[in-house]
Amino acid sequence: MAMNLKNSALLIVDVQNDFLPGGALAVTRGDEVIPVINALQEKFNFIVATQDFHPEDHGSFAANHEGKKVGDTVELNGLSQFLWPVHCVQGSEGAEFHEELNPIRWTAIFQKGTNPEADSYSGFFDNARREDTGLGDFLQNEGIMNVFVTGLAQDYCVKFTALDSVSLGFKTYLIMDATKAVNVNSVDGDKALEEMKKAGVILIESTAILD
Ligand code: VGL
Ligand code: ZN
Repeated sequence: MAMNLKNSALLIVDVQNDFLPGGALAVTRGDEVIPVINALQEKFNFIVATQDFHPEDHGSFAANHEGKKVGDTVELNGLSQFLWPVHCVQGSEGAEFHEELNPIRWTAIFQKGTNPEADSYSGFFDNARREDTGLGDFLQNEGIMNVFVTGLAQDYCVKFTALDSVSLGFKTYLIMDATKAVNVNSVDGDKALEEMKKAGVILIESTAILD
């Protein structure tokens, strides 16, 4: 039985070239989420995307810390920061949404990670919760009560976006087959699912909406 999607938003997290096979921070088989997300888009009147959008001098890039390499950790503005390869640089091809992802009915795009001194995995707040992207107020003002989260990567931006969504009071669903983990450690994706479930995120498959 199809779900009632009144007051519901589909949230598409970071489906950008750099997170897809061939990209700078590729999620293995990340491209498999695209047809699922495109099918889901047909069912929602309200769709929002997030875009990881870093300046070249961003503090999450290993290349910007002398003597450090990808996978090392540094302190960035008082927080522990895992270091990534250069990715999703503003104006680069890698920061663009995948060309097969259909954007025609998107209501808004929220960009994050634009401050060189702060990383932002969540689409709602930076990692220290010092800055707000405006996404939470935007959804609230539109009368959205239910948020359905999809995209990349399940163990980073998707997880933190879903956790923040719950904390802001939205009934939050994770559509499991519309997301994939980067799995820096092989168990990260499964751990992320557990963490989300514990926090109150409802885990579903796309068939719950599409069938
Ligand atoms: C992401 C690592 C760094 C993500 C973004 O979109 O999951 N992961 N920046
Ligand atoms: Zn990033």
